[in-house]
Amino acid sequence: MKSRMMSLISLNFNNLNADSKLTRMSQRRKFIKQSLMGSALFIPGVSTIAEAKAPSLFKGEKPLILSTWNHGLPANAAAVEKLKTGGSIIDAVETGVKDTELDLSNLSVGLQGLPDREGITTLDASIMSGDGSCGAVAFVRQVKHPISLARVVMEKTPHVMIVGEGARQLAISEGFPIEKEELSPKAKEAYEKWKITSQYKPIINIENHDTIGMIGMDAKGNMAGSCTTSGLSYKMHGRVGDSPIIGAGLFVDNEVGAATATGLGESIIRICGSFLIVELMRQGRTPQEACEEAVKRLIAKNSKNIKDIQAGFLAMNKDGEVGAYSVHPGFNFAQATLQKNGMIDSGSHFK
Ligand code: SD4
Repeated sequence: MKSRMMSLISLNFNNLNADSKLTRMSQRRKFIKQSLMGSALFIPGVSTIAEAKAPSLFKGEKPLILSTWNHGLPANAAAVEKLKTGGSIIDAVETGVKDTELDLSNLSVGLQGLPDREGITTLDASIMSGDGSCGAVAFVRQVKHPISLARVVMEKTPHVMIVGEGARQLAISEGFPIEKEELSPKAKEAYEKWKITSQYKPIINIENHDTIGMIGMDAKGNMAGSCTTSGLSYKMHGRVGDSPIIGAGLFVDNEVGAATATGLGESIIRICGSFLIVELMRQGRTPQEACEEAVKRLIAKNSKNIKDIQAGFLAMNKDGEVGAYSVHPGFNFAQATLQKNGMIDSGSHFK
């Protein structure tokens, strides 16, 4: 049985309409992820993790792949398969999240994701290797696999981030197929409903999925990570979240470990969340302690509306220890080795 998760996002942009009269804006964001409904966990009995204890189904095993949310299970399986067939860890984290980018049931990753308030789906993605190489694309349209385009930026350009029309042009020049700009039936239906009020209120239900962040380590301890999303639904045109920002949505350092993030991008960018976690691990914190400290920091820097902000972090260190923590309950992640793949619920600051 496939795991299902309900996420609730509520954002209230007062005095705005679908025509994007962007004059006065006040925002209220509610992004509360709720726990799995009828989850089928690989290992029964593994549930909420107590704070400061490394949540791990299998300790210290390498290779190790971790992914946010329950779409992480098939993504992990694809990544592991890549490793088994001789792929590198960067191949694995790219291949893994490509699976999610194609998942038609996922309304927050890939071209089937919910659009911005103009009705246009724009995508953000980043990829990073443990040696410091990295690439990202943001605000890109009509490209089915932004993660592969991010890898092109990393490997074939002297740059780290290419955005918007420039990213689309890069995709064309690299032979990526350019997709028709058309909302998926589910996204169209949701957008039409949203347009009735053109507000981020009432709460918008998004079934099943969210951004995928994946971090992995091969048998030799080389690490890599990837992160891909269509970002917040009904965002302002041009809005970019944390996912394509190296250090915010993703950071990897072979000497220390790796971290990725999910949730309200603005709150994560404010604390350079993923970089912060890797640096805390460098100073000796466990991945779990580092994730908890990052959540505390995020809460401190976003205290005014923290009740309405969900964010979650996922980390591993070079010894294969794992950490995960979120602001509110409901964050979970998938953990895989060559033989096993299972879901774990993260602990959270608010209970
Ligand atoms: C963003 N962090 O664009 C992404 C959204 C997300 O789970 O993670 N959703 O802000």
